[in-house]
Amino acid sequence: MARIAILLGSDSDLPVLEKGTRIFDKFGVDYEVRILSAHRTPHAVTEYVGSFEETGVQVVIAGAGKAAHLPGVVAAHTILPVIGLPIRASLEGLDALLSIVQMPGGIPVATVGINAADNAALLAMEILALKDADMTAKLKAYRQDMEAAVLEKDRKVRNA
Ligand code: RP5
Repeated sequence: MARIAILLGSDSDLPVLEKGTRIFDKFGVDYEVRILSAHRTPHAVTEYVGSFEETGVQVVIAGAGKAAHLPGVVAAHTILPVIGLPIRASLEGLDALLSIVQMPGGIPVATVGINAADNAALLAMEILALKDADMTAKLKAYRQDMEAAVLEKDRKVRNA
């Protein structure tokens, strides 16, 4: 069973997720994606989150647009870390960002930027890396690759 569960409010959110799943795929990290909505399928959300203790999920990414209540509702049903991914579906995504980030005290959601599925994936890996040396190595490799890519751009712009 995957240690990372990803919930999206709609299949129309799937294209945004690609930046994140590419990172998971590149590093061979298992994840499970479900399309479940806080508003349209509230009972299925509760049931799915309720299964995490049994299935061994350790980190949850929940992405939604508009009045994006899904991450908060997921967080209300679990003490696993929940990463909220605001999706730009209307109002430039500001509606989703504010709906996700402004949680009431006591029920935190770690919110990444609008459409920032790559950072959601990396943050999920960082949480798992606390107890997983292999994950730590993958994250260090990612940082090294990123540094090398930027330095190469710097070299090019300087015509060095
Ligand atoms: C949200 O409403 C979803 O997460 C999606 O971003 C937005 C629009 O959903 P659809 O009408 O495209 O299914 O709940």
